[in-house]
Amino acid sequence: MTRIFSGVKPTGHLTLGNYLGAMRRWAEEDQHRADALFCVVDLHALTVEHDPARVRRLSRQAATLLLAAGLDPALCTVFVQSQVDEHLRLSYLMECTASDGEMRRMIQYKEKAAQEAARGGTVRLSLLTYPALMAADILAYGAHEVPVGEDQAQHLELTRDLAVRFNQRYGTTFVVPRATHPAVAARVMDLQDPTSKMGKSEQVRTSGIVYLLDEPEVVRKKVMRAVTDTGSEVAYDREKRPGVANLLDVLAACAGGDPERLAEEYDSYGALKGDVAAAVVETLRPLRKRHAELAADPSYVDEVLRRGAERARGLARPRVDAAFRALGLLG
Ligand code: AQP
Repeated sequence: MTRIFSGVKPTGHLTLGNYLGAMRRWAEEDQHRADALFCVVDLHALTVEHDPARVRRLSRQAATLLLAAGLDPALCTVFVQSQVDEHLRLSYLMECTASDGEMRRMIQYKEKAAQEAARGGTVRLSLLTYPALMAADILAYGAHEVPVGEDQAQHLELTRDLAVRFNQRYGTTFVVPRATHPAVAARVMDLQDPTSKMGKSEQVRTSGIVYLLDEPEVVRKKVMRAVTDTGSEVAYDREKRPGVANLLDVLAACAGGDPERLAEEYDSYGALKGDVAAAVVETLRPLRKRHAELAADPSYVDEVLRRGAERARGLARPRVDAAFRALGLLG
């Protein structure tokens, strides 16, 4: 049976980008067709400046939102990365497989290291080595597919390279996984800066980011104030009109249809924004309602995570042990 692994980092409140680019597909498709594991990858949240209490709170919130988005513990495995030791055990082996150069080539490393330096902060070594941990997350489970947004494509390529290299050098141990991306909204852009990804770790300028738990009125305001492009004609052109293209992508993802065709239905930016706002509010409504119910019952979420971690441990352990032996460790 196909096995799927994917995750979210508790580096901030989850966004519409996380939902449309990843979580919705996990709930609507992936958990029904495969043995799927979904993880709150909390160790990844420590690669940048962090507040321990906030990471703890966001991890719980992310797990609750995964369930609110429709992940069903009867169909899939939901767990928290730090509760399964195999991720860290295998991560070191991946660091011993990867080269310094290939880690430094990662775009996310370059961007985040530059941001951190601009803030006058220090760049943590784990920011550089984080793709090795991500490779371990995936390879420990023998996952065949990794459903992610487009921003993760480069890390997935690296994971594939590491799996192939390890298998060639030390004997076949890992499945070589492949990334899958959604047909639309694989990269939802910031509403105030449509050339940047809508990202959850941004803490300063949040007016272009729709958070899953934003009140409907806040969502409406953010969409209505979205930056569009000079000119007034509604046309789908990602290069020349990234703001409008982003709105059309979001509309297509929330209400159905093809972004280019949808463009033909509008003759003003105002009308388009009104429909996008309504579609996003409707898409998020059931998720917000379910989140409120689940947040009122934390012991249920704890139990789901406990069982999830138990199952994940059982699946990962034999493969990680085999990797230890293959590398020459007594294990
Ligand atoms: N804007 C996006 N559009 C489409 N997909 C997205 N994803 C994230 N943002 C978008 C997808 O959501 C899944 C979980 O993401 P993540 O938690 O690994 O990373 P992140 O949300 O991108 O958060 P970061 O890296 O902490 O910080 P920022 O937000 O600053 O980049 C993934 O499948 C991802 O592709």
